[in-house]
Amino acid sequence: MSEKFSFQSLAHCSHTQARAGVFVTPHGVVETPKFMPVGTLANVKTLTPAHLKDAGSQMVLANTYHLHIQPGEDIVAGAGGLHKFMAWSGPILTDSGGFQVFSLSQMRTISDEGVTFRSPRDGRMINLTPERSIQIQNELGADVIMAFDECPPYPATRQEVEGATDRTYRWLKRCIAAHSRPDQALFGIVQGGVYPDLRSRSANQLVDLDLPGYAIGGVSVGESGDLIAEIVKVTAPLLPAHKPRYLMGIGTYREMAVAVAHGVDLFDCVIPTRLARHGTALVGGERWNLKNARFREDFTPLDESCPCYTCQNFSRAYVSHLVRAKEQLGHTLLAIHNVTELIRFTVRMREAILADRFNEEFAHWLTPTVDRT
Ligand code: PRF
Ligand code: ZN
Repeated sequence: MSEKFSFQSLAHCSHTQARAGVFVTPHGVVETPKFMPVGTLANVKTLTPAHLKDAGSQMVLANTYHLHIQPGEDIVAGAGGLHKFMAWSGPILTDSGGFQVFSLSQMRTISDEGVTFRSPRDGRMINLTPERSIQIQNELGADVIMAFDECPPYPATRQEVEGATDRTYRWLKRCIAAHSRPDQALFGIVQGGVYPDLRSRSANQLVDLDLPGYAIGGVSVGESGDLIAEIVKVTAPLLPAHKPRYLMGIGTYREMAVAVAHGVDLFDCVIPTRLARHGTALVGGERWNLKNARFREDFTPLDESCPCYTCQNFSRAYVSHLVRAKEQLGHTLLAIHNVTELIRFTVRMREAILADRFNEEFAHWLTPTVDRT
């Protein structure tokens, strides 16, 4: 790891693999475990950087696929890079575009060279290769950049998953060769689907390349929560203890708690902002639809114990009114609360680990009988 990056584990749970750590990047520190909000197009939908900071965000995501399509990495580089362009001075991570091409674009063709697809914006053909993805991410300028990978769907045959896993490894070596900025940390992504032997082959191959951090990809693509837990359980311990571990695309209470228990440090998910746009609040592990009649005359805050701007200033009745009237502010207030809530959940796990109370305090989320939210 270059001297601009470091990861230190401060405390370890005595019953599980959970750890509390500090990930240092050129734009600041990330105290782990930590949830990272997703800012696909260089903005976390409906929130300003000030909202994000108040919500406790330390690191935010952006997407290579979306920013390449619009406005283009040249514009972002012209602004002085993503931090300046979006006015977020803290750590940023960009995803490589691989996953987004597979999940969002039609008419794509995949070969060993890379992926070709039609731009949903203007219909032109776009070619993404490991080299192009890294070059774009170098221009965007995030602190952490992700390897260009192939995330197979679920279900998929073992043969399909094996092909994608081996290709992901070949692509990773090309990503490493193409990466040119020492102030950016390139994380590798473990694939392997639901096959433990492919997961372990992938993890071992990646670890040999001695990267500054590792992600577990290819999860939450349609499998059950129990299967996700199983994959994380077999994969996380194969990754080096002195490097950050990032579980991609996961942001539900139970899945984060289980993953933390297996030694995962970082999470991202569009859930808090997407739910907000649908008029849904995350409260105490439940999902509340603010259009529900019971909120119309409820003048209490969404969550009495929540320190967020929404809960400190507005009532359920007011948010319910805005959501019913389809006012943009309703979505913003819900996004502020939901992002704060998921970050607070990870901060509470961190504090519990530091006090060695994680196993007791989070037992509720670690047992498979609990309803999942
Ligand atoms: N790869 C990349 N990004 C991702 C994933 C992946 O496998 C996932 C899996 N759920 C989310 N985001 N590059
Ligand atoms: Zn709140």
